[in-house]
Amino acid sequence: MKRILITGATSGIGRATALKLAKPQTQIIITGRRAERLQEIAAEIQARGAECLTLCFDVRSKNECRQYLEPLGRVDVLVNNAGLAAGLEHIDKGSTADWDAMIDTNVKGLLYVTRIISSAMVEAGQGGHIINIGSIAGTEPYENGAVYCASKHAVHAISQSMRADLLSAGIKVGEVRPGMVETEFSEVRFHGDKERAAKVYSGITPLTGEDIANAIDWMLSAPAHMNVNEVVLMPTPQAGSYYTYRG
Ligand code: NDP
Ligand code: 8X3
Repeated sequence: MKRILITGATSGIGRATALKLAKPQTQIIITGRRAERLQEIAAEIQARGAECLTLCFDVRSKNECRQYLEPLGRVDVLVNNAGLAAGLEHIDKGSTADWDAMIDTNVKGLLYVTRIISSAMVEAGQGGHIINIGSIAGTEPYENGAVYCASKHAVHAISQSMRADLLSAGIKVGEVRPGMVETEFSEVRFHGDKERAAKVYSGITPLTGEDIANAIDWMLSAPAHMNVNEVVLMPTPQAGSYYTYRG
């Protein structure tokens, strides 16, 4: 039984990845803060022939991470996906509550989860695979995005360092760094303003959660002797944070 843990699977990229990887002989462990969503997605996962375990907790809480993740022991695969952008403001106007949410989730939450899961992988001595969801914002800072970009720069740095740290344990580490993906991401960034969120994707065909899930599936299917260190994916009309052709 292959065991795959995906954080932030109640929506978007995490949900699509959970469904893509849900196959017989697999246990999909999904996390998020919305209990009802977790139950709905669990039913879809089970309908695909996989087992499902739901863990409803907040990755910002070190204690909750310990409470829910330590009993799992070793998993084969961890997809560190839970994350968010909150706000889009110049540095002099940004909300410190938004900054805390991004740093606590995207950086500290990812670290808390990784500390527990990587340690169980190393201890079991059977290797493993960890995929972190970064962003093009992890190498390309943009106006109004200082703290989100900083958090994804951190994910980029952590991914590279942990790849080196875990080499001797035979644990693969990869990073997926997408550009625009239409999920609940922009709605969350704009604190529920759906109209403003929709404008982000106007005039282009953005990536979908399924596009990212397909890339993750491919990374996981690489032969034992090969690791996909990094995948950068953008919609065809996007060439970077500042370059989007909207026709
Ligand atoms: P969504 O908002 O659709 O999904 C985010 C997921 O993260 C949800 O399942 C949410 O679950 C979970 N999450 C957020 N905060 C917490 C928390 N404190 N504890 C536990 N789970 C949490 O966005 P995406 O699918 O787009 O985002 C997934 C990842 O992809 C993020 O790391 C994001 O930065 C990254 N990304 C997104 C891009 C995009 O354009 N959409 C581009 C590049 C990277 P719940 O609310 O139930 O807790
Ligand atoms: C999400 C993509 O360009 O909004 O990481 O930062 S972007």
